[in-house]
Amino acid sequence: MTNPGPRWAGLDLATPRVMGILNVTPDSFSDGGRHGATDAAITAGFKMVEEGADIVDVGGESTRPGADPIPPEAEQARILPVIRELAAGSVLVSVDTRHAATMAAALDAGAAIVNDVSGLAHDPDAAAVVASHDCPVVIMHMRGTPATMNALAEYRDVVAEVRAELRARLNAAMAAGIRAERIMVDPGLGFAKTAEQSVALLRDLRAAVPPALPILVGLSRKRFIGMLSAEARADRRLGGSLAAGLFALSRGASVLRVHDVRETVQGVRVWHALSM
Ligand code: PMM
Repeated sequence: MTNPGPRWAGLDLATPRVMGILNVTPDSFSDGGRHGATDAAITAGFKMVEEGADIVDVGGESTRPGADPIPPEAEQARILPVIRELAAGSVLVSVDTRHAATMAAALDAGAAIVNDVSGLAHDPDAAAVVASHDCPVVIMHMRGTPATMNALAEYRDVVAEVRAELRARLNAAMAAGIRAERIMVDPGLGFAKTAEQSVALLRDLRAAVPPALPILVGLSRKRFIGMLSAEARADRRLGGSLAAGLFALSRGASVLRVHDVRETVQGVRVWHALSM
């Protein structure tokens, strides 16, 4: 079989991994709040694991461009019951949040991984929470907040600037005591990026992030997929998302964050088998 690769969150990254998106929000990017109710969200999370997801990413705050922030208490009320049930069922759970209090509560509830779209920049206490729990963390690049990020998509060299800004976030994380081997990086496609900039980052994925760290990519159903495929409806972008996801793997990604777990897992397995 294959040589074992680097490990992250207990996963052997010699095999590409799939993270299923479980947005427990009434207004998420593209699932229209289907998982709004706790029970439905729990059922959906277990279904993703049956379909082959390695990680279930649970989030309660929409990061849709222009979205209003919600208080951490409301975020926790949405996600903690879901995280508790999934973790009790041995699901590897990540918590998608920018709030330190929510990170701490989610880790106590059984989440294993922190996924912060702000790269631990939004909440001054976030890095300390991750460091004290010594948990795996996804550090994503963005600028501003979901409310302001679209106006901040100005770069002279998007690849070099995203890499440099991610490097600064990594340095801050490590200064706070987070160990390098806990960190996965993410170029943050669609966050303070135009569709064209997201495409440029994906084409040059390894150069878009600091070297020697595993890479997660979230591109499922995003706007640049719509642009490249001329498909206005986010819920009809599976084919384009899968094509772009496999391309991301070929450019060095280790984990894909996706809505459509079953189809993506099948595609990834075939891609991986053919690539060996
Ligand atoms: N995208 C969204 C939310 N969280 N987390 C990471 N690490 N990377 C992403 O690209 C990312 C994320 C927004 O997409 P959604 O609302 O469809 O989940």
